[in-house]
Amino acid sequence: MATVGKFITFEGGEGAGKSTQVRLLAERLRARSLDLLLTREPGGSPFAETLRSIILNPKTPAHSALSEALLFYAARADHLDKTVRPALLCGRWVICDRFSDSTRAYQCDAGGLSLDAFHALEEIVVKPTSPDVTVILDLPVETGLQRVESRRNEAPQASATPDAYERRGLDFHQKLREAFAAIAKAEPQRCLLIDASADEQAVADAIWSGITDRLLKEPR
Ligand code: Z5A
Repeated sequence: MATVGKFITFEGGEGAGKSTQVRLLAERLRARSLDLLLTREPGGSPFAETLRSIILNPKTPAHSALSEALLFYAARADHLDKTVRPALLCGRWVICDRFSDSTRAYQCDAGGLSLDAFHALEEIVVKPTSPDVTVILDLPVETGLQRVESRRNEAPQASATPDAYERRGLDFHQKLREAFAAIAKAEPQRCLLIDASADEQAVADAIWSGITDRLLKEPR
C-alpha cells in the first residue's frame, strides 16, 4: 500500500510517559499545520475498544499467550482497517500509543509466545502498514511503576484497579524493558530509543529532534 501520511508509534513499559509524549508531540506537529489522528492499542475502533475492555479486565479468566496475542491481533486488524489505513491514505499523520512492538515485548519476550507465531500474525494482519518511526521510551522499571502509582493516587476514580499487566512482578517488567531496548537496537532505522527518565519537556525535546530529523527535513 502506498501511504501518503506518516505512521508514528509510541512504545515502552508501564508509566514510561507514552500518553504524555503523544500529546506533546501532537501539539508541535499541529503547530506545523499537519493533520493528525491520535489513536491507541488495544483499541482505536469500536470493535477494538470492545476487545480492549476484555483484554485489560483483571477479571478475565487466565488464558495462554497465544490466545492473548490473537485477541490483540483481532483488535489490530479492525483498528488498521477502520482507522489507521483510511487516515494514512487521506494523507493524515497517525500517532498510535502502542502497536506491534508491544505484542513482541509483552506476549513474546515476557510472555512466552513464539516468534514464529508473532511473525505469522504480523504478515497476515499488519503488513505492509509498518510504522515510519517508533519512539521507544526507556526508563528504570521502578520509576515507571512509581509514576503509575502516583497517577492512581492523584486520580483514583480514573484507574482505581491495576490492570492485568500492572499486577505482574518486577521480573516481568524488567524483561519488557530489555525487550524494547533489543527491538530498538535491532531496528535503528525505524526506532528512536529515548531516555524517558528526564522531565517531560526534555523528553519531548529529544523526541522532536528525532522526528524532525527523520520525517520533516527537506530531502537534499
Ligand atoms: N499490550 C500488550 O500486552 N500487547 C499489545 O500488543 C498491546 C498492548 C498493544 C495497555 O495498557 C496494556 O496492553 C499495556 C500493554 C498491553 N500494559 N499495561 N498496563 P494501557 O493502554 O492502559 O496503558 P499503558 O499503555 O501501559 O500506559 P501507561 O504505562 O499506564 O502510561 P504511559 O502512557 O506510558 O504514561 P503516562 O500516562 O503518560 O504517564 C504516567 C504518569 O507519569 C502520569 O501521571 C504522568 O503525568 C507522569 N509522567 C509522564 N512523563 C513524566 C516525566 N517525564 N517525569 C515525571 N512524570 C511523568
